[in-house]
Amino acid sequence: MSQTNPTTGTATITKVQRPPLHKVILVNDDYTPREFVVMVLKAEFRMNESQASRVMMTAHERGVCVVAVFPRDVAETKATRATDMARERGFPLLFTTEPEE
Ligand code: TYC
Repeated sequence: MSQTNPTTGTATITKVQRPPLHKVILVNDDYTPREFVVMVLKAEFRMNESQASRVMMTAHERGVCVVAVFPRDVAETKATRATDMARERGFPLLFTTEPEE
């Protein structure tokens, strides 16, 4: 965006700053049932069955998987809600967040 001050003739350039994005990361563990992980991904991250299964299997095989990226407050809220869902059922499932490079 560019505007010129009519008095001084000075051009001002306004840059729109987007909020930095944060990744939500799914962490593997040995105890949470696969179907439960898929259910949480569908419920909190609006994934369909095949998307959720793919993300779950990637974390299962590699240790972690990026679920999605959001503005920081959204990422933290979703990670907390998803982790709390597992705690309520007694599972150690963990979602973390980290800033996107
Ligand atoms: N590893 C778990 C099992 O074999 C399933 C699982 C997958 C758990 C992904 C957490 O982030 C996870 N039951």
